[in-house]
Amino acid sequence: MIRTPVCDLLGIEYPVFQGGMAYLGTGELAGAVSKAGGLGIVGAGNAPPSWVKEQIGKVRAITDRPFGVNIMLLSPFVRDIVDLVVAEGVPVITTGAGNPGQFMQELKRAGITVVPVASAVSLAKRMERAGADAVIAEGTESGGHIGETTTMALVPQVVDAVSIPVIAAGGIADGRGFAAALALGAQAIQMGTRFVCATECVAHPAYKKAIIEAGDRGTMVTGASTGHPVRSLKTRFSREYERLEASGAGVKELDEFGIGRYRAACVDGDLDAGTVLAGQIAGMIGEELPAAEIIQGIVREAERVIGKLGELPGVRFPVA
Ligand code: TUI
Repeated sequence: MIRTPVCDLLGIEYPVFQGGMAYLGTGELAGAVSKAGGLGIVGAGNAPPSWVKEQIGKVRAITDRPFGVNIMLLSPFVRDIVDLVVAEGVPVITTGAGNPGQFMQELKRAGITVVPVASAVSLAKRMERAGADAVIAEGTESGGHIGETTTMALVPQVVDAVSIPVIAAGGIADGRGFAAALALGAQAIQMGTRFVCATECVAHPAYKKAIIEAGDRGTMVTGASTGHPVRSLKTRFSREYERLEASGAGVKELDEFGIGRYRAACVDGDLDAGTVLAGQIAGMIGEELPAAEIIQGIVREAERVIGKLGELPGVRFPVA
C-alpha cells in the first residue's frame, strides 16, 4: 500500500491524481478515478459554469469520495467558476496556466484545498506564499501548456524549495515513473495522457488511437512565440502551425489559426485539422483500460519496483 500524507490531506486512498483536462476531464472520468481511490478532477477549461456544474453532479452521482475541479486561469469564465466551486463545496481545486493568488483567500475561506500547478521553482514558491496547500510540479514532458524544465529536474528542486507537499506531473504513466517520482521527493503523481486512454474518457476514439500509436518522438512543442508553448502530437495541423510560426506570423494570426483545433481533435476526431494535446509518455501507452485498472495497475507496479530496488540487474549495493 502506497500511502503518503497527501492521502490524508485529501481523504483519498491512493496518491494518484487525474490531470484536469479541458473537454476530457468530464464527470464520468473524474467520478471513475475518484471511485477507484485516486483524485478525479473535472477540467473546467474554457467551459461555462453550467457545464462544470453538470460535471460536478455526474461525479457526485458516481461516488461520495473526494474529487477536484481544475480551474484554467485564462478562461473567460474564471470568476464564475470560482463562485461555482465555492457554492458547490468542491473539496479540492487545482489550477493551471497562471497564478491563482487573487482567488486564494476566497477558496481557502470556503474550506477548499487549493493545489496549483507550477512549472518552475519561482512559481511554486509564490503559490506557497499565497497559501497553497500543496503544489503540482509539472515538467515539460506534459501535454498542453508547459514550462521549460523536465520533471526529473523540476520535482526535487521544488521539493527543496517549499514546505508543502509536492505532486509530480509530466512523463509518468506506469509504476516505474510513480516510484521515481516518490524517490524525487514527491508525495503523489498526476497523470493526464494515461487517463485520456481510460475507457471512461470521452475523447474521440481517433484521439485515443493516435496516443496509443505514438512513439517516443511523437510530440512537438509549438506556440513558444505566443508566450504559451503547447505540447501536442505531431499532426498535419501542428506542422502547419509550426511553419506559420517560423515564418514570423504574429500572435494574433497564430491565435486565430489555433481556434477550435483542440475541440476538433478530441470531440470530432479530426486529426488532420486538429491538435491532439498529449505528453511525451504517449509513446509508452499501449492500450485503453478502465480508470480503476489504470490506478490499481500503477500502484501495484510501483510497490513491486520499490520492493525490488535492491535487486536491479547489474546494480550492487555495497554492504558497509
Ligand atoms: O495548464 C496546464 N495545461 C494546459 S492549460 C491548457 S489551455 C491553454 N491553451 C493554450 C494556451 C494556454 C492555455 C492546455 N494545457 N498545465 C498546468 C500549467 N500551468 N503548466 C504551466 C502552468 C503555469 C504557467 C504560468 C502556471 C503558472 C504560471 O504563472 C505565470 C505567472 O506569471 O504567474
